[in-house]
Amino acid sequence: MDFEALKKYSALHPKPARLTLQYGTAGFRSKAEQLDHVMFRMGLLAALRSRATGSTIGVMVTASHNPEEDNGVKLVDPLGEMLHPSWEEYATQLANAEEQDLQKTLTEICQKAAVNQQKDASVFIGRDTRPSSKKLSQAVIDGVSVLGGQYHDYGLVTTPQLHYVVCCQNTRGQYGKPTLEGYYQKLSKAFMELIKKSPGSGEGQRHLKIDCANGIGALKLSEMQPYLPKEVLVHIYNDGTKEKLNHLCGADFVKVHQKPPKGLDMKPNERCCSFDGDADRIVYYYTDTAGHFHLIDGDKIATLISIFLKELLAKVGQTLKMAVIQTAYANGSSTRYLEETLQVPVHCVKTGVKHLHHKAQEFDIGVYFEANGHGTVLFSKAAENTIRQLAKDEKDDAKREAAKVLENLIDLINQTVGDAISDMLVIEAILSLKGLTVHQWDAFYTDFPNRLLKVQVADRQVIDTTDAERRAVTPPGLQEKIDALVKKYKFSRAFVRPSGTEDVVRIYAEADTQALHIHSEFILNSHS
Ligand code: 16G
Ligand code: ZN
Repeated sequence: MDFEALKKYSALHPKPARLTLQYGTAGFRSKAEQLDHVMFRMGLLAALRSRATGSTIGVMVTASHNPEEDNGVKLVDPLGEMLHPSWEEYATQLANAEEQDLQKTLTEICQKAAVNQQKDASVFIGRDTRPSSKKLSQAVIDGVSVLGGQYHDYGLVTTPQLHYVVCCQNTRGQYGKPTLEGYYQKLSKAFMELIKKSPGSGEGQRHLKIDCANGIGALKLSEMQPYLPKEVLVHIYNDGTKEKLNHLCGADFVKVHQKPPKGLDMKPNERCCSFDGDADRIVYYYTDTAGHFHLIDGDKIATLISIFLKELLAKVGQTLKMAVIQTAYANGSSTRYLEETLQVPVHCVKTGVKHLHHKAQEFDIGVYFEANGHGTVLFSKAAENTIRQLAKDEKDDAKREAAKVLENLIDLINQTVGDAISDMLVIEAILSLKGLTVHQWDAFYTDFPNRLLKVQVADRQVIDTTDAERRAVTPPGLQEKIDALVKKYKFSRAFVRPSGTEDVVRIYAEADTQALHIHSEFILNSHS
């Protein structure tokens, strides 16, 4: 390590005094002006992580659905997964080290993580459309370079695109080409193969209105459009040319407020969807003829995909083990439907993509979605091989055809992380193949009315939870009070958890009717 150069460059990215930040659920998030030193240091860390793993590491500069003034950064591990938890701790240490301790902290990390400093380092960098992102990604580049690492700057990309290219690079092309063109080609080819088989194929065009949250999704969807078949017409709204990123639009806004985004004119029964600011989440919705708004969230997306997969698995006659992974926020009605009607096992894990992803890896086919619209499907290597083999060699026509559909689905899904573009194409393909309208999809089950609130408290860490965040163990007495309230209502559920991304406590409650809705504020107020 060239400590003189490190000192010189670090001085160009000084850490504001007394500022401490934590590598949280989605990496570092803060006001953009507080993040320059964090970016530089994450460049350093990515180079070390690359040396430790002997692989390319990704660094994505984005704050997803948060306001335009915010920014953030997260590291992507070799197979496109989230950074390993032990390194999250190093990230926090490095970001918070005072200037004079930087060298010492780096040396310590190298020792603890057994980093061979002679090895090459390679880092892929991407960023969203925030005005601050370009400069911040330059700080990442400075960090990688000062440690002698190689980098490739992909510039403007969606978060899932960066995960994808990292995975392609480290699997030596097995997952695809590590370029955006490779991504568009792989997805569009699989999509076209799939919809060729739909009953209505050739009978006119499918229309979909997409609110791109004034973010990167708009740019990348337009780039992809020439690759998509003429039968599918995506209409891009909130493309970022007029309004601010995530302002009154995007998947998070629509999910939280349960109302349409600004800037998208909806006609009754038209299929619409929203991406979030970095295009890793998607929710669908429509208004009915009476003007009522209907949200189709991550739970219903997981359900649609699960139904489709289950039917295909029955057709190919394979007993592959499939499960759905949810979090505490999943609507109780979706869990009941999946378990009781569809007979698919459901597992609940802690909030945050890494927890869902990890659990989903335990199954032949793991479908995971957060209610907020972040999700994907994972196929084990063995399951994928079986399916590809059947698609090629199976003698029985019906079985072989079903295996081919599964094979195309595998290629269309971004298995590295939830991906709004990929999920949208999966959903459109399934709706088209099954001949379902948005209304029919929505009617699979009816969501229990629910409410999600956030409350600021003096110290959110006094709340500790267990059972995938569904029960509070501290402060004493809190859970008993929640239980006492919940007991009074049918199919009711409520929980509180400290947020992993904001200084707030989140409160969720649901019950079978709106009238019986629990006043969740009361639960917390009685404890504050
Ligand atoms: C982050 C997570 C998201 C989770 C949300 C919860 C990733 C990539 N993103 O955005 O999955 O739903 O945090 O935030 O893991 P909260 O802890 O503030 O409720
Ligand atoms: Zn996002």
